[in-house]
Amino acid sequence: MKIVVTGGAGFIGGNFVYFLLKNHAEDFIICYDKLTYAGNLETLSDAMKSKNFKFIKGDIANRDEVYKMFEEEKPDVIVNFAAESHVDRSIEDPELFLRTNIIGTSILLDACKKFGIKRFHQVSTDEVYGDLPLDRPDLFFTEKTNLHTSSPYSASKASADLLVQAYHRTYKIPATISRCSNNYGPYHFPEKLIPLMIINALNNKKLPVYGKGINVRDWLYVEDHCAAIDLIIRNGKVGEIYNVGGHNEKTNIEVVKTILKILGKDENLIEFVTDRKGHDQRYAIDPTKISTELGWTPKTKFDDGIKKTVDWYLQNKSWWEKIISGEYKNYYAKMYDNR
Ligand code: NAD
Ligand code: TDX
Repeated sequence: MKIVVTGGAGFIGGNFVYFLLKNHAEDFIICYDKLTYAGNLETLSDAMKSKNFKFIKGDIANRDEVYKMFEEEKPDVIVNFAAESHVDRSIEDPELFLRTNIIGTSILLDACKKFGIKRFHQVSTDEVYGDLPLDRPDLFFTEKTNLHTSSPYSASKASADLLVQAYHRTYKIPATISRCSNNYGPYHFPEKLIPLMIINALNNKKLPVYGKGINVRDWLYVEDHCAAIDLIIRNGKVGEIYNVGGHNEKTNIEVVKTILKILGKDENLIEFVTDRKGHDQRYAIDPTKISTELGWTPKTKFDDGIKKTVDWYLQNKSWWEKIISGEYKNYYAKMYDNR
């Protein structure tokens, strides 16, 4: 199969490219990516050496570029990771999120309609379900939970999901959707909680925890997410949504303290800062459907995954040092100075 991975120069897409190259030597993989601030060709440097891999620079929200790629490559499968993915940036400036996450998805779907496709898979998020209260640990998101978004980011992802469902029903596009909880692991961009805390701790900088640090996220090691998507594109039922998560709920402060402990750093590095606007309290996925229908279970326990992740950042300083010494410096100053 010829599989186009949009957003494959980002965190999860990059890990997915490696997952496919490792597990499916019979497939040919194309990464189609605009290389925004979050896209990094260095993430793909080993993939570039494979005869089963090719990189195309392109924007999912540019119709001409997308159609040209379809005409020339004739893909069998599209896995759409390409997105603006950071909630804090969406709060500062929503418009780009609408362009990439909604218009971009609709253009990919139009291309599938025009040129044909065996499978279109949309990588979505648990954030489309909104949040759960902290005092109701018995509640979980299922695929039947209503969409109820909080941030411009999650609203744009929910809109894209609705378009995917509409194109499936109206034009019979063979589409699937996965909604995953928070990922962590190698190649995670430094603006997100786990890599930001690892890097700040290594540099003996303050660790900015929003509010009281009591918000809960359901953490999944990125390779387990990749395995779930791989199962869905091969065995999942067209028209279906699959929730992906590993029952691994942690408060943010627990995660931060775990990182400090692994690195042998003092907890006085923690600094509580002004909360995120509209901050979702708790995410928690019920993965029963993908477990029972497709036999998926997560393999990496949080205690092991977080140690592997810290180790990866220790071993790959040049990957993140280049990022934090560039444009990221201005972002950091804007978001955290005087917060
Ligand atoms: P990321 O920000 O690390 O990477 C996004 C990639 O998309 C980058 O390589 C970027 O260059 C590319 N991109 C952005 N706009 C583009 C455009 N217009 N055209 C082509 N490429 C473009 O994101 P991530 O954390 O790897 O997330 C990937 C997907 O998974 C997103 O759709 C996100 O909503 C979803 N998701 C993420 C998580 C998580 O915890 N990170 C959890 C659930 C779902
Ligand atoms: O500096 C910080 N301090 C802090 O306390 C940052 C960056 C985050 N936080 C908190 C906010 C959240 O409660 O940590 C938690 C995790 O934050 P993020 O890493 O920004 O992730 P989140 O907002 O949960 O969204 C992530 O998971 C779902 C991804 O970025 C999304 O793309 C995905 O859909």
